[in-house]
Amino acid sequence: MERELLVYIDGEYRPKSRAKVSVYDHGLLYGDGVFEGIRAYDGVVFRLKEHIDRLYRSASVIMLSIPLTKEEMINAVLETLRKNHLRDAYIRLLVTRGVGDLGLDPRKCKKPTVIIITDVIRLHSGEAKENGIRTMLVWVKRDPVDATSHEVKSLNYMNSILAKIEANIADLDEAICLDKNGHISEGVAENVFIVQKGKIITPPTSTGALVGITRDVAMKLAEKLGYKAVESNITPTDLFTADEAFFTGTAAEIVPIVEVNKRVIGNGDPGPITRRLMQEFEKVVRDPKEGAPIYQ
Ligand code: PXG
Repeated sequence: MERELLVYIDGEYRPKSRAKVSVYDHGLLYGDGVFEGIRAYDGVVFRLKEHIDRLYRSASVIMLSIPLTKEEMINAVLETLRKNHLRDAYIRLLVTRGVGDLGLDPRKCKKPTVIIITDVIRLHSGEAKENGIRTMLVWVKRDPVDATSHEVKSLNYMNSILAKIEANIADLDEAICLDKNGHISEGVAENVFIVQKGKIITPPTSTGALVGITRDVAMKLAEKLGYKAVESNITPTDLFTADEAFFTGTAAEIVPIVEVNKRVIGNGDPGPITRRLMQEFEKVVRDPKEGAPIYQ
C-alpha cells in the first residue's frame, strides 16, 4: 500500500486522511489567518526565506503572533518535506487564529494553529506556457489597500474566488482584477506584467496587489537581461495595446497572456521577452543557491 503523506499540525505529523482541525477554528469560521504557497524544485525550496518573511509580515498586520520563530518554521517546513521524501513539491503553510467560540473576537482564540501541507506538485499541461492563456477583466474590484488588502496573504480569498467564477463562466483561463480607480491590479493568484516598447511594467502594490515573490524574481531577471522593469499604473487600454503580457506566481510561474476581453495581445503568440524570462526563470528555480536545500 502506498504510504500516506504526512501533514504537520501544531508540531505533530498526521496522515493526510486524518489531518483535521476543529470546526471552531477561526481559520474556518472567519477566514482569520495567513498563508503561503511555496514550491520546491529538485530538492531545493525556492525562496523559502522570502516566503517565511512574508508570512510573518502578514501575521503582524493582522496582529497574529506565530508561536514559532522563523528559524523553527523553516526547520518545520524542511522536516515535513523530508518525512514525505519529497524533492519537487507544493508547500502550503497556514497559521490560523486558532480555536475559539462562535464569535469573531480574536481574543477568544488562545493558540494559533500552524499547518504545513507538503504535497506532490500537479504539473500544468505545458500548453498554457506554450500557447499563452486567455483572460478577462472582471467586474469584481480588487479589495482596496484600506480594506482586506491582498498585500496581506490572508485566508480571505473571496475577492479572488468571485473573479475566478467570472473567468470560469466565460470559459476563459484566468481573471484580471482592476482597482477602484480602474487601474490593473492583479490576477486571482498571480501578479500581472505588460511589456511596452521594451519596458517591463507591473502595477504598484497601491492597487491592492500582493508583493509577489515571483514578481520580484521576474523584475530582477528582466534587469539582468538588460530590460527596464518598473512599477507603474496600467490602464485597461495599456493592457489591450501592450506588446506582450504575462502573469507571475508561485503556482503559475511565468505564463504568457495572449488575450484580454477578446483583444489579442501582440500577434497572439507569447512574446519574445516573455519567452526569455520564462527560460531564465526555469534556470533560476533550479539553482541551489536560490533557496533552502531539503537534504543536506
Ligand atoms: N497575488 C495573489 C493574490 C496571490 O495569492 C500572487 C499574487 C503571486 O505571488 P507569489 O509570491 O506566489 O509570486 C499570489 C500567490 C494557491 C496558491 O494554490 C496561491 C498563491 C501562490 C501559490 C499557490 O492558491 N498565491
